[in-house]
Amino acid sequence: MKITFIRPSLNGTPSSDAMEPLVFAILAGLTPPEIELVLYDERLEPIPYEEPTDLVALTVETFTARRAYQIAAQFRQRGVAVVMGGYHPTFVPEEAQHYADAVVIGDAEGVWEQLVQDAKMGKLQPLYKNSVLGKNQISGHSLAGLKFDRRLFQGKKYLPINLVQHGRGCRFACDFCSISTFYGSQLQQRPVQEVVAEIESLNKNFVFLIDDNIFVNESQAEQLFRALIPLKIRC
Ligand code: B12
Repeated sequence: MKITFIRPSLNGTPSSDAMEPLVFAILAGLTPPEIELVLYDERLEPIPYEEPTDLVALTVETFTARRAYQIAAQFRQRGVAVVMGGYHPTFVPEEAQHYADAVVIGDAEGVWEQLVQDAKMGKLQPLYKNSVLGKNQISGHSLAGLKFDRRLFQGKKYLPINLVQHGRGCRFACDFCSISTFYGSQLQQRPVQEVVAEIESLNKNFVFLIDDNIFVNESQAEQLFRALIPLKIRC
């Protein structure tokens, strides 16, 4: 089985400042090794619609939704099933369902594994919902053991910046922020040692810590920053 990951651009045109779409390192890490994976990032390269594939998985933000729906239509016309996940499908799953065979609500962990299994058996479900969503997890190490497989990014002309996620969500519930709508008031974090080990394994010295609110758990933020000092990297 082959799965094609796609990161749409804003309007089908390339850009020179694309950063690695971290979600695909997560999905690759969750996918059984016998499944072939390819990534096309429309900000860097055209999408080969004719290339054979069994399933297309798109990550969709609100600002790429229109383009994602156009891409999905191209594949579905060719009989290829399309899955969508990310912020926009999570917020408006009924809308995304008009354009996709399956929609994932919330984070991929715990859901993607089942979806791949279903797709393999030809039994893709229309909706997958992450059960962690809404459980009001405040901090703790709920993201312990998270694996990132960045091999799909090799050879692509991304900016030489490593996106590293230490935590997701925020304990505040500001009504203007899509993070609180996505994660509720949950804050999930990874153990500091795991983040440090990941950064050490990366071959670049410039790191973008992409947490939604990195200071929200002050004591853990301090631990993280102190642990990063010996690495002599730029964040
Ligand atoms: C880093 C970042 C950027 C970087 C670019 C990153 C990149 N790779 O290109 C920069 C700083 C350039 C940027 C710019 C912008 N960003 Co930004 N960004 C982020 C940030 C902080 C992290 C993104 C990330 O890598 N997350 C980590 C990954 C793992 O999380 P994820 O993609 O959400 O994936 C998880 C789930 O959503 C789900 N999932 C996602 N896709 C899929 C697909 C499938 C198939 C499945 C199963 C699951 C799944 O599973 C994952 C976890 O397991 C997010 C906030 C956030 N917490 O994500 C905002 C965020 C995505 N950005 C946002 C916005 C609005 C923008 C801008 C439009 C801001 C502006 N006004 O200019 C621009 C657009 C730039 C552009 N033209 O592309 C919003 C999007 C809201 C929305 N409704 O879509 C967010 C959520 C921030 C916010 N507070 O609202 N951004």
